[in-house]
Amino acid sequence: MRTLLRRRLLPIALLVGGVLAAAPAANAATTAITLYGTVGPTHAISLTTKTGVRVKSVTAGRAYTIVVRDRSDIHNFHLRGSGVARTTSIDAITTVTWRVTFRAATYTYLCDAHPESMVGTFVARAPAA
Ligand SMILES: [Cu+2]
Repeated sequence: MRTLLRRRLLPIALLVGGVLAAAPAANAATTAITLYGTVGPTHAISLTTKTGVRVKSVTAGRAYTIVVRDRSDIHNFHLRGSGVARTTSIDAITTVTWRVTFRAATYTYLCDAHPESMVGTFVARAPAA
């Protein structure tokens, strides 16, 4: 009886183990990627990865979490482009988190008080097939 039970349960345990082991890979494809938007306190604006690399492209259709650190009450962080229009206020010093999904397009982030000098762009590309 005991042997029979063990024989039946072992394949199930292996199956469950296999599913659990596969789960992190599935999550990696759906978990939002975090980017960092920073403006001020100097006359500077940027969108970077966690390691500080300036963002030049993102993947269209993926979820991104954008942590915006607006460190000045004379600048703001404004993100705009196809389907996206988010901004902090010029007056406020604040940190906010936005959940954004981009379409295949070019996006712009800028300070509305200094749109000529405090501006950056990046491209959202369709995922590689
Ligand atoms: Cu500004």
